[in-house]
Amino acid sequence: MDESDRAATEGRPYNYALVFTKAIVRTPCANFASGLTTVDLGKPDLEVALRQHQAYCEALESCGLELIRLPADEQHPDSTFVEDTAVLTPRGAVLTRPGDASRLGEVESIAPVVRDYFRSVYSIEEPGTVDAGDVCEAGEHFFIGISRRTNEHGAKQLAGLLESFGYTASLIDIRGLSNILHLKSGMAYLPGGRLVVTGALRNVPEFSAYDLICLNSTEEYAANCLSVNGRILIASGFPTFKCELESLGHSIISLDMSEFQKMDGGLSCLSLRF
Ligand code: CIR
Repeated sequence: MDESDRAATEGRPYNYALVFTKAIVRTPCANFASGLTTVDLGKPDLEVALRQHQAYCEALESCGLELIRLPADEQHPDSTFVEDTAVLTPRGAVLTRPGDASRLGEVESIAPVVRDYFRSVYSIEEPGTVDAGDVCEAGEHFFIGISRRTNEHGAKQLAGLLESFGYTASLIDIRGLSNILHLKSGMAYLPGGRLVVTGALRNVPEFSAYDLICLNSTEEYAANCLSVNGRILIASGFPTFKCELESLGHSIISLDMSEFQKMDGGLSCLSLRF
């Protein structure tokens, strides 16, 4: 990585919040409903998904982000979930190698966009696989899930790259948890050193130094929330969690995510923020 990238960001408190100026997003494609899913919530309605995506984009813009909007990619039904294709940090970018073969081609189309904005761009190499939905940035530290999509090879390669950028990383094995696809399906980092977690992740030893908000069992989908420039985007329909965040003084933007939830996606999946 470029030393000036590191110098610009070193020495911050471990639990700082990144300030984002841009986000990459991609419109859901016409065959969005043919994507991968493990949940049984019915087929998504494309028109509704497009409206929800637009509302999501407007929410990011209201947080001060300039959007880099990519056109729908009909070859890749899951391509609206851009987050999985790259890990973007202020000190460098890593293009991933998604764990499901149907998504590998998404990286080729995101790569030139990432290269336009980052001087240092690395890649996860075979036999490693990483879906960046398994990667949770927590200030200077990264949690990397080993899941059905991210294998040990990929997680270790990514940890090594992040360490070469000057960050720390720990690996969290979630293969035993049947109800989450990615690590961030079950957790999120909030500025100030707090983690939002589902019940299954509350006793993870690596999380013991953090203040935890543990979701009740009826609100677990809300774990995938997104902190952006002082606001927190949450999925609508989870009142207990919303109240808890508000009581902590957070400013909330609630977004209807129903059609993305049907495809195993959440708020973080729909953008690459940097
Ligand atoms: C998939 O199964 O790959 C997509 N249907 C959902 C990906 C969600 N991405 C994410 O959590 N980062």
